[in-house]
Amino acid sequence: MNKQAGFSLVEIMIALLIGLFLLGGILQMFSANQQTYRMQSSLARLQENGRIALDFLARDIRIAGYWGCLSGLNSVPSITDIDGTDNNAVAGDGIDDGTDTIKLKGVFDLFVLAPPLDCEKPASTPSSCCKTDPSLTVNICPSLVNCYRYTNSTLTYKINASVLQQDTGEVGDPTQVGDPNRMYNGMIEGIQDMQILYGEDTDMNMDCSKGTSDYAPNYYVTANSVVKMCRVVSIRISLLAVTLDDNLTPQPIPYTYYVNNVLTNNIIPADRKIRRVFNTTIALRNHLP
Ligand SMILES: [Ca+2]
Ligand SMILES: [Ca+2]
Ligand SMILES: [Ca+2]
Repeated sequence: MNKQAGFSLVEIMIALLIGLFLLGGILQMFSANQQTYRMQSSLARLQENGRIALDFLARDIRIAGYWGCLSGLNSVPSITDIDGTDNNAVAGDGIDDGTDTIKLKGVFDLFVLAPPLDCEKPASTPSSCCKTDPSLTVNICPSLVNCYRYTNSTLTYKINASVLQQDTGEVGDPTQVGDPNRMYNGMIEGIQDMQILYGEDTDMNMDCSKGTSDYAPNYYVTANSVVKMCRVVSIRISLLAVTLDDNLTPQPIPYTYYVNNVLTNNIIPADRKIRRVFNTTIALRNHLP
């Protein structure tokens, strides 16, 4: 019978060394896989955020200027149903500097309580339920007769700390009236910048009647260069979405976006996040025939 001689020290050392190499290889593969996974899932989130943000904006911009049964009342056409600011430059106002904002008016949430028969009467005899106040904030009807109830008639979209926010400014909510620290609806994270251009049809008359209008914008300009907001027939939105996670790549990734409203190439960020630009053009249905 053979005696078991065991391993020599040198043999054990070699075996350990080979084992160590194998283990190192496996660990490296694992860490590379994990980094790839982080990057892919961050990118997926970024795509998702950019698309959902555009979707929210597009839906509300399309409906701006819609007043339901109130459209027949004389008080309505005087309301500026769309407005905005360009390249915010006020420190500490809850809006990221350099970003644009857009303010929309219309009926965004409509609760039908009963058929709006009275609303179809001339403006001289409005229903007690049909509020003629141009601010048209919240209208609680005293009774369920021929009433619509309107809420959220003003929405402002803005960027605060890279979060797309929707400010409804609702009357009746003490957290949202005259309080600079009031709460806003945080909608989507990871939106670093929003740039908005307004397509104005200058063939329309200055009182926004049709004139020789072809309902095609003659130019796209920033909010403060629009001559008459009611002549705006379409809106271009550009969002710069950014991943929530940092250190996704070995080097900072340059990107192309607007700086002071000028499309600028090769902007090098201070972080190692990934950025993507989302663009869309939205027709303002209620400014079109
Ligand atoms: Ca701008
Ligand atoms: Ca600011
Ligand atoms: Ca035109």
